[in-house]
Amino acid sequence: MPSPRLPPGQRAVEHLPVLHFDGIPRVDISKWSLRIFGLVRHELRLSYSEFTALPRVTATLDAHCVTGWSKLGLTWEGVSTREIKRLAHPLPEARYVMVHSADGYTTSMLLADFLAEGALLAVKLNGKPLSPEYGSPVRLVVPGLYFWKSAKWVVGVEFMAENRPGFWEARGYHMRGNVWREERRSDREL
Ligand SMILES: Nc1nc2c(c(=O)[nH]1)N[C@H]1C(S)=C(S)[C@@H](COP(=O)(O)O)O[C@H]1N2
Ligand SMILES: [Mo]
Repeated sequence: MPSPRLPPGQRAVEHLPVLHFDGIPRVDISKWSLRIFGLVRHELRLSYSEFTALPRVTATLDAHCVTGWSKLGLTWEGVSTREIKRLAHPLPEARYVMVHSADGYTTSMLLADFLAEGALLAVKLNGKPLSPEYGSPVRLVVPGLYFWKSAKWVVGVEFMAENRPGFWEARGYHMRGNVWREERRSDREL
């Protein structure tokens, strides 16, 4: 019997692979900020010290890459996406978010998926500070969606009324990307 934790078409791997479309961006912590903008009552720009002073959560989540590997049981520590929502107060018409990264990467998702139980902006992985290849200083981790939605090197979260494709969504990947429904490519979109 396959593990019930493994979504259809996935195989478990021992180590979390390092995957990104371009190089690892050099991020200077003293200049880094997280910009929360778009359809929000309070636009915010948080410095690294402001961000790391926010309340922390931990979540143990499984990573599922659309190419077929899954790494089960990673423990992330960081700031809940619900804390970001609480601070920014999105307007009622905000239904999607676009996440912006320092390497020029973007990815979009339903606000409801961004706010899923356990979703967080992580600064630690398995008890250790996030390393540059895994997205330091801050990366998104969203359960239930293919891992391309878990943007590394996050610098911005934009709240939107209409959805827009991000980097991979514009190249044929699914707008939603739910792993249990195998929403890999947009030709499977309903
Ligand atoms: N900024 C950024 N985030 C990114 C990517 C990227 O190219 N740039 N690649 C995505 C893809 S396709 C995957 S599978 C995961 C890989 O994360 P990992 O290197 O921590 O395993 O990062 C996602 N987040
Ligand atoms: Mo991926």
